[in-house]
Amino acid sequence: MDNKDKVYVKFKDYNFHKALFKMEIVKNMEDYEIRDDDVFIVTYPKSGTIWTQQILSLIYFEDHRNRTENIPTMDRVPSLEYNIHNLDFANMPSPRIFTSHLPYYLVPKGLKDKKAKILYVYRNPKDVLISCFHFSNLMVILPSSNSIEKFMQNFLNGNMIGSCWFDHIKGWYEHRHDFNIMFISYEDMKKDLRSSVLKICSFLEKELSEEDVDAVVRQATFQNMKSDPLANYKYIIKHELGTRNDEGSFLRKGAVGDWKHHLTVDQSERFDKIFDMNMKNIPLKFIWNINEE
Ligand code: PPS
Repeated sequence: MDNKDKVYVKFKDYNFHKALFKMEIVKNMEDYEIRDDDVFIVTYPKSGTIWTQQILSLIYFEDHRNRTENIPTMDRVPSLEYNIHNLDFANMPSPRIFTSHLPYYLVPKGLKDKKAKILYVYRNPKDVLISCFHFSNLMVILPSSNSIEKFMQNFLNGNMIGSCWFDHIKGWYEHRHDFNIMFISYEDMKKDLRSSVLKICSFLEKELSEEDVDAVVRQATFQNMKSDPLANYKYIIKHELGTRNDEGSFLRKGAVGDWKHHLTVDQSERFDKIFDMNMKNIPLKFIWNINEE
């Protein structure tokens, strides 16, 4: 990325979005007061964040599940570091549910009490790369690019908002014993959403009736989220953040293995080499294609 295109600002070696970054929030982040029943969704961008926001919001808020209250998911499950709607986090009723893209070393220290729960959602990084590429071309506040090759170089070198994918997942995985954390993959959620919802409920110690689980699963499918303006952030991305065209949407394809339609064999092999080198000591399971088991 050329300097003129740089849309991020580096703070403690992590790239924040320049336009959304607020120093007063981030510089005090480590001392931010955590409640025992807080829940955090942690992701590298484009790994299933709004999907998991929707799932947790449906699990925790009956009004959401039963569609009796129309609150955008982002306001029920706000971003910790990018408080776009200036919500009063300190006075939010418990349990508070946040989402965050932060690396392990920048999150509030109180999370190390291991009471508040963290759900870390990860996705195979080739699909993350392609999702980032399309999103970057859609959003006015991100740099557009017509070169997957250049975009891939920036992704692999961590010249991105969110910094390096490898550092993010490795950092969280290697420090997992410091936190009350569960790892779940986008691809497992895609393969069996109901089982994934039950697994998440079990980690969160939330018991839902069969009917309620059905309601969560139904409203968290790709098609239902895509057509629900509160779940797909339609207003926020178009009118608050700004898009380059009217067709694009936050929920683009929601597929496993879309990278195959974009990366050449050579690009994919180069990616694999760097992945293997970086991830050799990380036993998390990665699914690259939908038919894989
Ligand atoms: S962000 O900007 O970091 O918050 O983006 P994030 O929400 O992490 O990732 C966006 C991708 O998640 C896909 N998505 C889903 N996939 C399957 N099912 C459901 N319900 C769903 N909801 C969101 C979304 O389509 C983006 O992936 P791509 O590959 O671009 O379609």
